[in-house]
Amino acid sequence: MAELETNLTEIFEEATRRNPGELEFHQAVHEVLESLGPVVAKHPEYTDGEVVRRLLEPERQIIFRVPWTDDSGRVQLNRGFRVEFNSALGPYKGGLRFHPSVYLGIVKFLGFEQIFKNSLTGLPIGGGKGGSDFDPKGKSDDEVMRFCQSFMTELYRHIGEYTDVPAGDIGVGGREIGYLFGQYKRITNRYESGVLTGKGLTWGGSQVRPEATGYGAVFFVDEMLKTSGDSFEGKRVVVSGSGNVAIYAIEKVHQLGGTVVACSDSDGFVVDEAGIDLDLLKQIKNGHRGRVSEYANARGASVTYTEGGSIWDVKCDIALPCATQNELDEKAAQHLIENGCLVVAEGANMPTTPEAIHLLTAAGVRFAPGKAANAGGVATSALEMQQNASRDSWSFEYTEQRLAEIMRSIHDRCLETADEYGAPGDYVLGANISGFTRVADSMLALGLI
Ligand code: NDP
Ligand code: 2IT
Repeated sequence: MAELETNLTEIFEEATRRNPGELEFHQAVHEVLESLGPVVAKHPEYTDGEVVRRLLEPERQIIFRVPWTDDSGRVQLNRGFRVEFNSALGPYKGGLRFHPSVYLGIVKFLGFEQIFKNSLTGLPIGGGKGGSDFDPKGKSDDEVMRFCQSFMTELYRHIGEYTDVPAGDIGVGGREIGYLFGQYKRITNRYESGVLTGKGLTWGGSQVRPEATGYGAVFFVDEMLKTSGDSFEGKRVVVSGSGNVAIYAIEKVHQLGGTVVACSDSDGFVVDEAGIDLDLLKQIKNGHRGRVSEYANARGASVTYTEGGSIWDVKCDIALPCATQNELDEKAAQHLIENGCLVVAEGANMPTTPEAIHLLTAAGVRFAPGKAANAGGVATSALEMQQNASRDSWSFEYTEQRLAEIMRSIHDRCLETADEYGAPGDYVLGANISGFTRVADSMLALGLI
């Protein structure tokens, strides 16, 4: 890991001591602190107000028991989390992740990232994240519903449209948000649409929210390409994952004239030189929650499926990691560089390891961090909250245009901040400093919170 300034080293060491074993949280904190040296040096008020130290401590952390019964009537038990990290800019906002790997360290890394991401959107949303070690894979709809109802039976007392507004993340999509919203409504006897985002279109959801993270990431890369007079036209793109973010990233790349030749799930990856057939992929993934191996079987001999292995071995101009944290390591980065990759942009949260980021940037590969590139999802969630607050609903075209504008402004703000701090083209530094200053200034303005 890169060196930190002395004062920030002390703060980092204190954070690792206070949060033992939370490796992903340590990683996310270190990555932000690496950028903050110059801004803290320029603004003594941040040090005087202990803003960084305060930022690293969540405002509130909730851990709860989630009992539910499976289809055979047996009692099952999971652990639920909601980390309400920072509310200087607005109600806590961030998704829920249901995956067996979820523990406090994952929820805190995601919640911490969310503070800066949400700040970058320019919209009035604080940072939070939650989830459970529940594994939706292989569960029936009824089991997922009973789990969600039990989860919300505790969570409801902690959330609200002015307090904390959850949404989806890995393992939580429209189906889960529906069961969660239904239980919230039933317990509170309130049709409080703004309490959750990612809702269905017939019950308070926003157009473009399902597409927003993937579309937004591609809009962001399009802006990066434009800075050198380039575009997606004719580009060969690799997208990891095949979930919500990946599917809509693929869709937008194809609309802009690029070709996505590979995608994956946790079992393996497919390479389809003709370009991923998105209708087929959607049918398999959204239809019956199938695997990408089925995609290869359905497409026949022209498509290869590799079990395990690394999708980053596939040659591409643009790489979009859209699956999970630390999926793109040093070795993968080396392969991307050798294959002439021009841009890596994070659709997922923290998919690139710190070593891989340093390798890529040192080799001149343009790199967009998730807190900037994948902010379109939460930004469109904030647009959903606006629509709910005004009991209005906007058209697809208008909402997509708002999303594109937000991504352009995040992109430009990252570059302007990088220029201001003498690091032109450094999107990591630009995103971290720009996201940080808005939160830090608000924390100082609000007194000791
Ligand atoms: P989904 O659950 O819809 O899809 C996740 C995809 O990633 C699946 O293809 C899944 O494969 C794969 N995946 C998950 N965990 C692993 C793992 N441990 N190893 C390998 N592959 C894995 O989630 P999303 O698309 O919503 O989220 C993807 C990423 O994007 C996450 O990092 C999330 O935090 C981030 N993100 C999501 C936003 C959103 O709006 N949904 C917004 C911003 C960021 P399999 O099916 O085999 O598990
Ligand atoms: O990581 C993320 O930004 C999300 N999962 C979306 C959060 C949201 O509140 O829409």
